[in-house]
Amino acid sequence: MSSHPIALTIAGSDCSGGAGIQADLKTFQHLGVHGLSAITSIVSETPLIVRQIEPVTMPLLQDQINLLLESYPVGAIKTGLLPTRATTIAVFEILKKINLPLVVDPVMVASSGTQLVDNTTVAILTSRLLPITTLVTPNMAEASAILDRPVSTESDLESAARDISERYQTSCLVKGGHLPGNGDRLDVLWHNGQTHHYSHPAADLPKEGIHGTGCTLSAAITAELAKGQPVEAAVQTAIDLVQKLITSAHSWASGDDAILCLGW
Ligand code: PXL
Repeated sequence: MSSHPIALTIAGSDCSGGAGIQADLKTFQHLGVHGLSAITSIVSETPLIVRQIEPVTMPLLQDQINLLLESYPVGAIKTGLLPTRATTIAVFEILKKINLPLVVDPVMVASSGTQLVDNTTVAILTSRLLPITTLVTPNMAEASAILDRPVSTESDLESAARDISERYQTSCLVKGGHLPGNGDRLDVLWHNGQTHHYSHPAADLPKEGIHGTGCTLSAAITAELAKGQPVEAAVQTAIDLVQKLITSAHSWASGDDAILCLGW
């Protein structure tokens, strides 16, 4: 019997299966890591619409995390949707006592454009969770909310990654996937005082984009950290995986729209 690396995701359930806990578990499995999940909230949604978000009770959320951490040799943890201040504080109160690689995907807006968390929750996430984080993975809009200044051009990526990294004493990957134009896309990692640039082709997708890329990327990084990979290599593996899954995306007609999801 072999011992297997383990990763824990603390995130929301996406009933449509493309993002959230569902994306994280698929990603862990694909990368050969046993996945544990503590559900923060249940989201009734598709890639096109978010209809309801219901947080679980704080005792139930904390009990899931505590039970899993007591029972398994967890190698790395990620957080996804932390929908309220109370959820964010409840998760922080446990994770501050744990010394494991922690990846924070600062989920703020769904691919449908719906705001998933309010501003006070973002403030708690930055002031409490980021200082105990190994790596935070904002897109440009999230980096802008964290820094409270525009992050809108390719030349803003590196300064944003550096400033978040220095302000919160964490590594930071700012994802440039939402930049306009047809050229290559850039993601910039600031790690241990050094910058790393990851360039990849722009995805040829409709403007609605694709659901679950951010969750999948941060889950893949977490899986690689659980295996003991260094941050720079974990980020490269994760970017390559997401690129491959975007290239093979699935699409279905849904009314007058198209629903897109990563090509597992
Ligand atoms: O993609 C961000 C995200 C994260 N987590 C959950 C979600 C979404 C977006 O829809 O539903 C649960």
